[in-house]
Amino acid sequence: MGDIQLTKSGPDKFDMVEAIKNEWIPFIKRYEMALIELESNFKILDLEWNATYGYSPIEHIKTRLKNPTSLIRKMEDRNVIFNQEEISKMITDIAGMRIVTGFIDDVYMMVDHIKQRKDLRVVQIKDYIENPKPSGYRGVHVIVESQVILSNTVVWVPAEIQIRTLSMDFWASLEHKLQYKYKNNDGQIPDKDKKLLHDVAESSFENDIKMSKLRKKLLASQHI
Ligand code: 0O2
Repeated sequence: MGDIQLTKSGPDKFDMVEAIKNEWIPFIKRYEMALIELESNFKILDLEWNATYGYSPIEHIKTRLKNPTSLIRKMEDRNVIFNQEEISKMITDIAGMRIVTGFIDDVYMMVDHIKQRKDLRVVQIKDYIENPKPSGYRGVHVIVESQVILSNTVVWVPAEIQIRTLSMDFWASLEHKLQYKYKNNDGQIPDKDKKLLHDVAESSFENDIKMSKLRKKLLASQHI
């Protein structure tokens, strides 16, 4: 299948989903390999930090491969043509890993760790804690290229690492579920409910701040 411009509906879309599922297996597999590598590397870190310091910033890790329908939707939104090279340049979250931490400081500690890893190249950092999305969403997204060692070559595969606290994750996970339910009903969440969701995001963040302050206070008192 060559480079084709996407149409909003019709058989093209179906053909593209089928092509991704069948002809594009080697292309998609690279992203799956990157996710295996990433998940395993960060689980090793979690073990190491717990064993060495009795503390790890990582609460849990989740990975997901973008499904063909969601990939095509993003291509449409961004006017990306149906071409593997274009897609790998323009859509950086086909492979996605989420690291959930306890405290806000832990998020930035993970970012610093990612920056100095030899098997990751940082492409972009989006700080939605400093600059939350209008919905209230918070987290830091690090767009990377992740090294994957194959039998005869080494490849660098784009991936998005989302890092957020338990509190940010609580909000984002439930908000995502509510948005999804509404999409099923072919509707938009009413403004007053969006405002409520935004308020919940803000109060979740206030709890993050309170817990961070408490941690700092308790750590400081230990050193006196
Ligand atoms: P899924 O199912 O999580 O993969 P841009 O804003 O255009 O610069 P882009 O590509 O939209 O960048 O990506 P961005 O902002 O780095 O991250 C988008 C992802 O962040 C989403 O992925 C969500 O995972 C998360 N996200 C962003 N905003 C919200 C929000 O308001 N609510 C929730 N629950 N999650 C959010 P996908 O692809 O939408 O979905």
